[in-house]
Amino acid sequence: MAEAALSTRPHVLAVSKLPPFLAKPLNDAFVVHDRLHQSDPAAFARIAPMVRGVCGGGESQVPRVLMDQLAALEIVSIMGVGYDGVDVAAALERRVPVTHTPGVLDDDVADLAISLMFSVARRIPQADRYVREGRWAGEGPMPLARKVSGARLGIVGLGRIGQAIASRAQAFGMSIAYTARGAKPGLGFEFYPSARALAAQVDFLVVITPGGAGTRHLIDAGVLAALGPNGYLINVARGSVVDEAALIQALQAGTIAGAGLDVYEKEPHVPEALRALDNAVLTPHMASATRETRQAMADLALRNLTAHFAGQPLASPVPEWLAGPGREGTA
Ligand code: NAP
Ligand code: 8YV
Repeated sequence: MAEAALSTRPHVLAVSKLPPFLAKPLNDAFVVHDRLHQSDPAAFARIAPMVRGVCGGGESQVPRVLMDQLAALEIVSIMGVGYDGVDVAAALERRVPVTHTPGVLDDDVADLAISLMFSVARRIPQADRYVREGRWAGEGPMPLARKVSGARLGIVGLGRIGQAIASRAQAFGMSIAYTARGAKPGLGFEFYPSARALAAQVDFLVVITPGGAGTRHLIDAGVLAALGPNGYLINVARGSVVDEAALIQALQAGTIAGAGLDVYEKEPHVPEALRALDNAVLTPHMASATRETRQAMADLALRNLTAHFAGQPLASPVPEWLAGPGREGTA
C-alpha cells in the first residue's frame, strides 16, 4: 500500500475482473486496484483520491456515486462496445472521457447471432442430445425443423454489428429489413419505423441495439405478438432491451416459435422458467468471447488509457464525448 502510494504510475481502479491479457500490461503501466471498491471499502476510501483512471468491461457499472468518490478521475476505459453501465452524463459533467472498443468485435457478435438463429431453428442443441442419449436408434429421425436460408430477417439496430449480421444473412439468401433511430437509405434494406411494425413482417427478429434507458423493453409483449407463432427472437444486445417476463410468457404459450439469447436482464442469473424451455437456446453473454477478439478489445482498451496519460488523442472515445467536451480537443 505505502509502496503503491509512492509510485509515479497513475492509479487505475479495475471495476470488473479483467482477463490476464489486459490485467498484465495494465499492471505493468499503472498501479491497479482490482475491484477494491467492492472487496474492501475502507482501503478503497484511502486510495480513492489517487485514482485517475477506471477500467472495466461492457457489463461494468460505473455509476455517479462511484465517480463522486474519485476526485482525481480523468478517464473511464471500457473493454466492450456497450457502455450502458457507465453514467456518461456524470462523466461528461466532470469532463472525464469515456472510451470503448467499437468495430473489433463486429465479426464475432454477428457470427454468434447467426449461430443462435440456426441453433434454435434447426434445433442443434436438441439434436446433439438426441444422438448422445442414444435416442436416434430407438426413436428414429428427429421431427423436422425450420429452414433458415431464404427466410425473412428483421434487424433491430442496424449499426456496426447489425450491418455485419445483414451481410452474413445475405449469403443465406435472406431478405433483410430493419428498424433503427433513423433510416439508412444508402444500405438498400427496407426500413420500418418501429420494432412492432418490423416484427410483423419477418420470420427472425435479431436485436442488436445498445442497452440503457433509451431501449429498455423495446421488445415487449406487443412486439412478440406481432412476430407471431412462427417467428423467432434472437437477442445479442443487452438483456434490458427485451421484456424478459413477456418473452418467457410468449415462449411458454407459443405466441412465438423460439428464441436464441446471449444476454439477460439480471446476468449471470437466468430465470429457471427460461432455462426450462425447450424452444430457447441460451448462451452466457459470450458473443465476443474468442481469444482473437478479446485480445483486440483488450489492446484497444489499454491503448485508450496509455494515450490519455501520454497526452495523446484517444483511440476510441464514445460518441457523447466527441459530441461534447471531446469536440473541443481536451483529450
Ligand atoms: P452501433 O454501431 O452504435 O449501432 C447501434 C444501432 O442501434 C444503431 O443502428 C442505432 O440506430 C440503433 N438504435 C439505438 N437506439 C435505438 C432505439 N431506441 N431504437 C431502435 N434502434 C436503436 O453499435 P454496435 O457496435 O452495433 O453495438 C450494438 C450493441 O450491441 C452494443 O451497444 C452492445 O450493447 C451490444 N453488444 C453485445 C455483445 C454481446 O456480447 N452480446 C457484444 C457486443 C455488443 P441509428 O443507427 O439510427 O443511430
Ligand atoms: C463483452 C459486450 O461481454 O462489447 C460489449 O458490449 O457486451 C461484450 O463484448 C464485454 O464487453 C467483455 O468485457
